[in-house]
Amino acid sequence: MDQNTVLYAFVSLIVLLISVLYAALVIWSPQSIITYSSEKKYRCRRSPNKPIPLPYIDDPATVDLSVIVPTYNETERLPKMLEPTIKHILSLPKRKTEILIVDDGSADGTAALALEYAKKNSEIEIRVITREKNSGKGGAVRHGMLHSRGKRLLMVDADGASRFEDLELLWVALDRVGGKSPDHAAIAVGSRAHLVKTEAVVKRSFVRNLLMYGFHTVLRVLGVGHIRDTQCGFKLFTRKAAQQIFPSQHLTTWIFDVEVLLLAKMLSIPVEEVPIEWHEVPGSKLNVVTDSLQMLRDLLILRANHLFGRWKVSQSTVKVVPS
Ligand SMILES: Nc1nc2c(ncn2[C@@H]2O[C@H](COP(=O)(O)OP(=O)(O)O)[C@@H](O)[C@H]2O)c(=O)[nH]1
Ligand SMILES: *[C@@H]1O[C@H](CO)[C@@H](O)[C@H](O)[C@H]1NC(C)=O
Ligand SMILES: [Mg+2]
Repeated sequence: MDQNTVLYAFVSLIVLLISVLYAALVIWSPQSIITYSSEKKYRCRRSPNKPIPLPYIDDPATVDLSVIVPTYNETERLPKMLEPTIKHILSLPKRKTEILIVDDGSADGTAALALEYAKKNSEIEIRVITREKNSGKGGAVRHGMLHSRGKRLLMVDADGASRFEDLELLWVALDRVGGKSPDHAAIAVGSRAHLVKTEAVVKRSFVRNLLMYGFHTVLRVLGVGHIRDTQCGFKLFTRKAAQQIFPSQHLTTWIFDVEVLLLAKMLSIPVEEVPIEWHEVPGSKLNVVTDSLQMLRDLLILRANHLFGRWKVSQSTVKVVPS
């Protein structure tokens, strides 16, 4: 065989390999996120039966803070989370706050329970959004972010694993990175990194801790190694940051936090990490084995889509929806 033939075969093989990888990527990547028209409406105390249209993130802010709570089968844990949350919000009456409970197609009556809380509390607007199908935590958080009214937007887990009062730590951290000016994009994220050497984490199973170290290694390769705790369910965004990030989010699974932080990095949005309190709450829906595999798959999909330029951030993705 002459040299040219070898070279030709080699190049063909590479081209074939890349084509196969690309085809696999197209097949494995999540479909674009569908929003049903019923999901663009909410129920609340004033209108518990007739849903009202929601605003969009590009509309101007009309409250100071939106608290976004994704829920799936949370009748057990939600009350324990909502009570201290409402108490804290009422202790700061000058800050106009709304709570958005984004129920992700629960089958246990979570939405009805949330609506009961909405009816009981006249001082805070509690909005209940019902998703038609379960789409994963990432899908629910994204949906809430895109349909909130706040100058600042907080995502928080429904299980009460974080102490809601720690919001104030995130609040001042966001001020520090420039979030005070209304047109500034900035993020403050809760972090449990300081707990790693303490009981709360050491008590967790060996498998879970091993997975944690593996996960951190993958994150470093991905380019978000600078964030010590990407997965904490307590993150505060300025409206500007939410406008720039969430329309470009593709992943709706557990790993969406990593995509959000990667998008922030690509958009040069500052991220401040703030140590917060945390306690494991029983009843987690995370399955260590299957969800870890799913996370790894989604991280590869995320990286590959950015490499091939299929997923990118651009200002034009921030679509303006006429009201
Ligand atoms: N919308 C939505 N939220 C979910 C889903 N699974 C879990 N969550 C929410 O994600 C948050 C954290 O869930 P949890 O099961 O405690 O996971 P962990 O804290 O990571 O172990 C809670 O607010 C859950 O209700 C889901 O499929 N859809
Ligand atoms: C949610 O609840 C429904 C009905 O109780 C059940 O069929 C489903 O498996 C539950 N899902 C999870 C993840 O717990
Ligand atoms: Mg939890």
